[in-house]
Amino acid sequence: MSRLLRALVRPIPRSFAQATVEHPTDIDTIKAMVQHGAYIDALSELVDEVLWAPAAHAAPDSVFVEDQVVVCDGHALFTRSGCPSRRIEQEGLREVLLPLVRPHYMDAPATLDGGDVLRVGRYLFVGLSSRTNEAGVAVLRETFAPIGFEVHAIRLPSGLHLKCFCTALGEDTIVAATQLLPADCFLGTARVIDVPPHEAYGANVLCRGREVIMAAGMPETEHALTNLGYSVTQLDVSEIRKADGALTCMSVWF
Ligand code: CIR
Repeated sequence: MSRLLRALVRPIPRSFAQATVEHPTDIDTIKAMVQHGAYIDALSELVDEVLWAPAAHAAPDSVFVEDQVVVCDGHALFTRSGCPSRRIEQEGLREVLLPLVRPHYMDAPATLDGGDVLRVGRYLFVGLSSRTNEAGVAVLRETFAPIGFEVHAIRLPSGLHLKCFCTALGEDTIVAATQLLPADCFLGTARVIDVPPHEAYGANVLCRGREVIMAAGMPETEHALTNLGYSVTQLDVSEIRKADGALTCMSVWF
């Protein structure tokens, strides 16, 4: 019997159309809420318990809980987002998690977004990005090295977060758009399933066992995963994507 797996989530806020985006676009908040509902349904099939943080309607990006906290082995590092307007999202999240975790915090000048942190077995790969700085990486290491994690930084050539390009399938496999990442950045620590650059968005998946949830419209990635024996559920997340979010961004598994 595998251990209890929980997912922390948060509703789409009414202000979602004002989410921080690299390229301004029209976001349909109602459609996003419907897509988020389908996401929660699919997620509920994978994890044992879904925990809700209260809606934060004044924080347009608040559905992207992944950026606010990194949880490993019962230790939670509450982050200081590299996007200053997102720091208000800590409120409401902490209250839900504090009874369940050992908390750690991060002070200026450190910044880190959880979307930059990829856990693969006992390794934590962390993107040095526009959101995560060297001081943030240092706090990540100080927090998790004492409980047996090896932290390796990857300097991102482009993009928002490390997990815009890669995610883990279990303890020893990574699905990644390797052409958009530095060569050999995973240091041979895992088997890598390569996806083409035009399907980089498809490299952001949720996985438990052989079950995978991925974004719809990524045929080459879907084919590669199906061929390897994964059972794939595809979700239309068009409005989430417009807000520069992907599948992992909307939950924290612990
Ligand atoms: C932001 O720019 O912060 C949000 N609009 C998107 C955050 C996506 N989060 C993630 O990839 N972990």
